[in-house]
Amino acid sequence: MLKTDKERIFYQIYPKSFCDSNGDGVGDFRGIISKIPYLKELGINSVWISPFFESPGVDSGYDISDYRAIDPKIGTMEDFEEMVALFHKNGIDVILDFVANHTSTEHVWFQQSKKSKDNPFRDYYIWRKTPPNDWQSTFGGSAWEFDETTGEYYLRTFAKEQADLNWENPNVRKEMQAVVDFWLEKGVNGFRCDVLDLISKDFSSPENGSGPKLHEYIRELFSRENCKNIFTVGECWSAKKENAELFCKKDRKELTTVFAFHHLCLDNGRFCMEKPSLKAVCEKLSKWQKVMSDIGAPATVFLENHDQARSVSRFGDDTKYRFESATALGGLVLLHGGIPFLYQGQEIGFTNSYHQNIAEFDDAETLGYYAIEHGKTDERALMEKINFGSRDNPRHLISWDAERKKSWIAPYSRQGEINVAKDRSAPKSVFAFYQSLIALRKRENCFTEGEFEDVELTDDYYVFKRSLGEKTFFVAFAFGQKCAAPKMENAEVILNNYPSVGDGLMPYQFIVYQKKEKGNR
Ligand code: ISL
Repeated sequence: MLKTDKERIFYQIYPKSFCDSNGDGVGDFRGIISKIPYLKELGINSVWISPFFESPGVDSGYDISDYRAIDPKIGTMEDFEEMVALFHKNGIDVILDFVANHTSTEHVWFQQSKKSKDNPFRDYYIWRKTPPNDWQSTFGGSAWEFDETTGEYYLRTFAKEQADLNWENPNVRKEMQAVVDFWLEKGVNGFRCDVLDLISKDFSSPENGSGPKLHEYIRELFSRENCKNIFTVGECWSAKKENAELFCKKDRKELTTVFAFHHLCLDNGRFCMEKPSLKAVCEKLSKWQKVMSDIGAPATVFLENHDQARSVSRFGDDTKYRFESATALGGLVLLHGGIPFLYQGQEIGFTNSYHQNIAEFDDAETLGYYAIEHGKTDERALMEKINFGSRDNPRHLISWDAERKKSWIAPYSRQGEINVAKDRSAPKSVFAFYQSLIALRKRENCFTEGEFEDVELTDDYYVFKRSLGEKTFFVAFAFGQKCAAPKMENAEVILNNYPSVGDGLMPYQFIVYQKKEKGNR
C-alpha cells in the first residue's frame, strides 16, 4: 500500500502494442496479465493503461466510440476485471486514460448529433454555420469540418473522425461523470486525462485551449466524494508556472498533478531532427520541479510516452552508447524528483524504428504531416524526419524476443539486435540498471520525500542533490562527451552505469553517490 503519491513509479502500457497472447498481431489484456510478474520484477507500483475501448482506430484508440465497451481485439470485461484484480494483488495501482475532449464520430452521440439541427444530441458537439476562427487541427488542416447533412461545421481539434465534445452542455458533463464512475466502480485507482486543458473553449482566442470554464469543469468532475482518493494526472500542454496551482493545489480539488511538456518542446516541432541539448532538457525539468514543490504538489517526470520518439534516439545515442544513454536517461527520470512515468520498453532501451516507406506508418499525425509535406521536399529527407519524430516509434509491438510475429503495425526494425530476452541475459542489461534505480528509489525515501536541489548544470554534465534528514545523495550525469567532473569528497559510489569511476565522467556516465554520514567516514 502506497503511503503517498510521491512513492508512485508509473509504467505506461499501450495495450495494442504491449503483449499479444493469441497471435492475432494485437496486444491484449491476457498478454498484459502474463507480464505482471515482469513488471513486478522491474519494481514499478502503478500502471497507466492507454485506451482499450471500442474504437474505429483512426487515432489508435483515442477516438472512442463507446466509453464502456472494450475493443474485442484487446479483451473482454472479464479479462479486464481479472487484470485489475491481479495488478492490485501484486501491489500495482491502475489508472486509465480518460479521453474527455472528443469522441469518435462513430460514437452514437455524434451519429445522432449530425442527423439534424434539432436532434436532442445536437448540442453534445460544437456546430457552427461558419467557422468562428481559424483554429488548426493538430493533425493538419482546419479544425472546423464541414458536414453535408446539415450544412454546418463541427469542431475537431484532432482527426476529422474525432469530434470535440461541447462541455458547455450540462448533459455532456453528466455523461462524462458517469464514465468516470463506471470505471471507478470497476476498481481503477484514477485517470490520466487526455488533453484536459482543451475541454473549455474560448472561440475568440487564437488557439483552442484553456477556456474560461476549464477549472470549473475539472472541479465539478473530480471534487466529487467518490473521486476524493483517486490519482489524476492531466495532460496539460498549457501548464506553466502561472497556472500550475490552479490545476494542482490540494484545496482546489482538481488534479493530483499534470504532465507539463516544456522539456519536450525544445525542438522546432516533432519532425525537427536537431537534437535539443540535454542541458536545456534538465534545466526545464528542474524549473518545473521547483514550480510544483512551491505549490506542494508532486511533479511528473517523463521523457517518453506513446506520442514521443524514443528518448535514447531523441536525447541520447542509440548506437555506440545505447546502454549508457538509456540507463542515464532512466536515472534522470527515476531519481530527479516528482513522480516518474516510464513508457513500455524504455526499461530495455528501445530505440526509434526505421522504415523507408510511408505505407509502413499508421499514426494519424504522421500521415497528416506526410500529406502536407509530400512533394515539397526531397522524399528521402522527408522520410528521415518522419522516422525521427513519428509517434509510431513508441508504438511498435514490444519485442519480447527476436522472433518476428504477426503485428498490427510494422515490426520494430531493430528487433534482432534489441529485444527483452537479449537485454535480460546481457552482461550490460538496461533492465537490470532500471531495477537498481527503482530499488534505490524505494529503499531511500530521500528520493521520494527528500529535498531536490541543483548543484551544477553545465554544457557537459548535471549534478543534483537529494537529501532528507542526515542523508544526502548526489547524482552526476554526463551529456554524451567525456568531460571533467566535480570531485565528490567524502562520498561513496552506490550506482554507476560504467564499471569504474575515473577522474572525469565518460560519455553518458551516470553515478549516484551517497554522502558519508558522521561516524562513517
Ligand atoms: O504530441 C503532440 C503534438 O504534436 C500530439 O501528438 C498529441 O496529439 C498531443 O500530445 C495530444 O495527445 C493526446 O491526445 C491526442 C492523441 O492522439 C494522443 O495520442 C494523446 O496522447 C488526441 O486524443
